[in-house]
Amino acid sequence: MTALTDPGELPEILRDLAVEAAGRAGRHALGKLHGPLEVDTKSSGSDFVTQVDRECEQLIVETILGERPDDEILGEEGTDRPGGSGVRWLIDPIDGTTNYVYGHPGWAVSVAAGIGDTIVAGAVADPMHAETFAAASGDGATCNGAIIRPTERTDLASSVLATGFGYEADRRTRQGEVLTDLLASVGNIRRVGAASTDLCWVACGRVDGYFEVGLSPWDYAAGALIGAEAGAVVSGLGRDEPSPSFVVAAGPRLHSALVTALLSVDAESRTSL
Ligand code: LIP
Repeated sequence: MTALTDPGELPEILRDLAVEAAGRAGRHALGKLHGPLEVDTKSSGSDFVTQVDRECEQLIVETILGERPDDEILGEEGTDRPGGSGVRWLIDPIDGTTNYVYGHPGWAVSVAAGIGDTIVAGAVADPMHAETFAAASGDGATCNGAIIRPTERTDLASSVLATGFGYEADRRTRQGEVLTDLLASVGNIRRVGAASTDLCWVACGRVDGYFEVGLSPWDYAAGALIGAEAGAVVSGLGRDEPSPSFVVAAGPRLHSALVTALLSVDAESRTSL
């Protein structure tokens, strides 16, 4: 007889399954990195997708359904599977596909699980750095099993911030204008190329903060939980929750100053579609 799962244990069980699924897909993607890639485009000429993205999504779906056949799954590359368990998975099989296509580090496999609308578990596997970030709600965040924490930086003027740009040229132009207006107020900028990696790097203190507009939920779902569980503040801009409208993440002593600076340059309305 299968022991009944204590509902309190479910986030940790989902986290461990997310780690297994992300790790399996990450190993597959790494193995195919230097092989022939079939590169297509989606929303614009710079929005790449490869056969490996699709293969990784299939591996993740197989891994999840092998353990939890009644879960709902939504994936960037087309998976949209209903379920009856109340658990819903959000998958980005290769976040930062441009990095993957060009052989740059920073691409990652992002797998998040929610109970209802609340994300309770997530894993982000970054095979080129041999790092797996993971979190379950209420159980903290780790990188390769070690507890991670954001920086305690307080001054925006010396902060290192990550950000990203969309695939639509007009929006990218406006994002660049907002960034230009911010640059004198911050210490430095990094454009890693994958939201899930950016959020995990806030969580472990590799950057002090991150902001971006126009993401899809599968880009940020796992990384946002990992950041929050590590002790960072992850929000929208003037909203408590991150959303495709805006994602802001920073250490607890920097977040408010970053939000104030973004609001002062009207970052959200200037970069909305
Ligand atoms: C990417 C995001 C990144 C953003 C890129 C792209 P994708 O997702 O993770 O933050 O700046 O433009 O949207 O498309 O590689 O899964």
